Parts: sequence; C-alpha cells; structure tokens
Amino acid sequence: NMKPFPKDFLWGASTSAYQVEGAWNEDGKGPSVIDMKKHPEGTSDFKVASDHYHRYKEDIALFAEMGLKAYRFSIAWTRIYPNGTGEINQKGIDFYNNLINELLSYNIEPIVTMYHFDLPYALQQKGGWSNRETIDAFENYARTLFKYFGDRVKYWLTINEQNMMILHGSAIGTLDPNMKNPQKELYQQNHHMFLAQAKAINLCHEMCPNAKIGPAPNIAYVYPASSKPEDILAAQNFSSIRNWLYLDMPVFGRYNSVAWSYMEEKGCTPTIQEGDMEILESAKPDFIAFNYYATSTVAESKNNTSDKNPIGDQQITIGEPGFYRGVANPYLEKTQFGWEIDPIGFRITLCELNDRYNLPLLVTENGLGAYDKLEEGDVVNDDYRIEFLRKHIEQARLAISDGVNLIGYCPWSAIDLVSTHQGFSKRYGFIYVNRDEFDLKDLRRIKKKSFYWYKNVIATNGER
Ligand code: BGP
Repeated sequence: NMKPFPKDFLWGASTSAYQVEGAWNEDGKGPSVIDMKKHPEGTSDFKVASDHYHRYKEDIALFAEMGLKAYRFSIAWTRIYPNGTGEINQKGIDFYNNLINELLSYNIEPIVTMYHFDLPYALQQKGGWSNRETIDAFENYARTLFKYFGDRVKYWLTINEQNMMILHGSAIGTLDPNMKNPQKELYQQNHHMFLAQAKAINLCHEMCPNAKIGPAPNIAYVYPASSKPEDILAAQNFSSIRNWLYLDMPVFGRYNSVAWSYMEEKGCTPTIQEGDMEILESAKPDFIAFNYYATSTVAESKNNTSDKNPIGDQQITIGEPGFYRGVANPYLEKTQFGWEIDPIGFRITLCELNDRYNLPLLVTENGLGAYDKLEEGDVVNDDYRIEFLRKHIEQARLAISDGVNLIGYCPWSAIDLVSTHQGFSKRYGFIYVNRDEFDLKDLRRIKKKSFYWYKNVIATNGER
C-alpha cells in the first residue's frame, strides 16, 4: 500500500547563515554570540566558512542543477541589525533580497529560518534571552523581515532548535557560564523565547496572510532501554522535556505537566508575567518543522551523579540524575562521529508528530556527518551518505503511506559547511567545498556522488 510522495513535495536542502556564509564582519555585519565564542581546539572558526556570502550565485546555480524545489537557509540577525536592534543595515537587506530573488529565478522556494543560534552579541551583553528586552528586539527584527521579504517568502521558521539551546546552552554560547543558577536561567530564557516566537507567529499572520510560519525544534523519538516500567517512565519524562515541551507550547499554548513538574523539582520554573500565557495561547503555527538525526534511548536513573554523562559523542543525551540516563542502543549502527543511525525511528517520529499535533510536517534537517575524501579527478564517492539518505527517504515514504502529512524534506546540508561543534572536517553536503580545517585552499565547489543521486531522487519525485 505504498503511496507516492505528494506532487508538490518540497525536495530541498538546508544550511544556516553562520555555518555557510563567512564574511563575518563585512558590509556592516555585527558580531553574534557564535563569532565571539571560543572554538574547540583543532576546529575551524566561522569567519570564512564556505564563503557563500560571496559565492551565493554559483551555489544557487548548483542547487538548481541538482533540481532543488526548496532551499532552507537562515538570515543572520546581525546583518540586518548589527546591534540586534536600532538602525537597519541596508547592505544586509540587499544581500538577502538578492539571495531570495536568485532562488526564485530558478523556482526554488525559499524556506527562511529567522534565528539559527546566532544571537547578536550586543544583545547577549545585555543579558541575552534572560532579558525581556530581547523579546522586543526579536519582534522588531521579525517585523523587518516580514516587511522586506514577506512578499516573496512563503515559509518561515521562527527559532532553530530552541530545545538544543536549552539542553546544551553553554555549548551554543547563549548561556553565560558565570550565572548563579544556570538551570533556572535557562528555563527563564526558554520562556522568553516562547514569547518571542509567539509574537513572531502573530506578526507573520498579520503582515503576510499568504505565508506560513512554524517552530523548528530538534525532535527525536525516545526509546526506553527495556520494558521495565521504570525505564519507560524515564523515556516518557525525557521526551516531555526534550521534545513535547517545544511543540505543546506553540501548538496548545501550555507547559505540559511532566515538563512543569520536572522544572518544579529542579527549582527552575520560569517567572511568568501577567499576560504571558494569553500571548502564548494566541499564536498558532501553520506547520511543524523539525530536525531529525536519530532517536535517543534512556533508562531509569537513581540519583547517581555519573548519570549526567552523555553517551559517546551522541551530543543529544545528557542524563538527569533521578530522572533518566542516556544509554547506547545496541540495535543501531553509528556514524564515524558516534551518532546513532535510525531510519525506522524517523518513521516513528513522523507518525508520532502527525498524530499528536495534526499539522503539516516539514523536515528541515536530516543527514550524515562524515570525513569525505576528495579523490583524483575531483570525485567524492560518498556512498555512505547516499545509503543514509536513501533509507530515511524510504521511511518518510512509509510514513506518508501511514497517512502522515509530510510536505517537504530538506536534508542537512545543501553544501559543505562548518559543523556547529566539530569544524570543517565533519561534512554533510551534496557539494564538496575544497578547504581544510585551517587551510582555505581555493574553496572551489565539487559535486559529490550524492549530488547526482539526489538529483535523480528529485527528478523522479522519490521513486528512485
Ligand atoms: C543541528 C543544527 C545545525 C547543524 C546540525 C549538525 O543541531 O541545527 O546547525 O550543525 O545539527 O550538527 P553538527 O554540526 O554538530 O554535526
């Protein structure tokens, strides 16, 4: 009973501004928290990245050659407002105008993330998301985006992976490590981001009635390590604070009870001002975008502090003593970087999201980070990436056959870029960028084997 992919399915690919653009301080761009962050030793910074800022025409021509129907990218807040708020930087507006027009000239649908980790540093210095003024700054930024680009952009994403910013706050640079009670601070920031998101959703509906807008968390179905009730309870707990918290709020306008009681237990419930809940309840997203890399597996935790340790470098599962602890899933293979690979988990996640929220779903990230090798004759044989994506697309199709309303699939990443945590050697792209971690070489673009493969997938609407 296999159904085909819908006729107007958005076959796409993704990037984010700070990971691909470079030109970190050009044409009036202000610094973001990412620009000011200390980089792990041995990994590249984000100053030049893939130099997409200067080469976007060439890159978009390649995306068009691949047949992309959609391209998901983010706007750097600091190109539009170098200080987060105040004067608009016209050159930033120009850049994204040109980018959007270039995409549209090839009939590629722009899918725009408003904020992908790169908070303006000027706002961070005033307390970042702990300060309610950042909500106003975001609303003002959103108004500017809708005003300048809302006539052409139909798909907007509010905040990329808000849940990862909360669960891994210090890693992403939004959290000041000197805070007195970081956990409490994080959940206060979380509340403020929810408000900022709600305001952006309402503003979008007001200013661009033909556009659609949704959140973009990282969602991973959580498996219990066994059928032991304590493990199942742990999985339910973790899923409530890792996944559902970030969708129950935009969709239903409420904190789910498990997440709230978790925050109570940890002494980190946010302060809610009068009127906040009304704003949160008033904003309804049009679709749910989400990033999927792999599922998580957890077991019960008996207040053992070592339960905090993440498993391997599967960045996702940091345990909470007394609540849950991450474990490796013995049934899953891993990538070269230790991330579990779970295509069936993708189908499970899609079905769960569809039935919980009953909204169209858009996959905004999914992909394989690997050490690619440029071989003689400018060839990159990334069969492992093809294999990974093929299996996930197959499961997406099964989910559609199950009745899931999936409107698009944008793998990470359209082109090689700097990984958030692991530099340039961890590549995800369909297009190889000729540079090393520190040696920028000529930055030339080379189509990988997966480029030709994905082109064929799109041309046959997922039949091949
Ligand atoms: C997501 C982010 C992306 C991207 C991706 C891969 O969390 O939204 O920005 O970086 O993960 O992660 P990494 O680069 O750490 O391999």
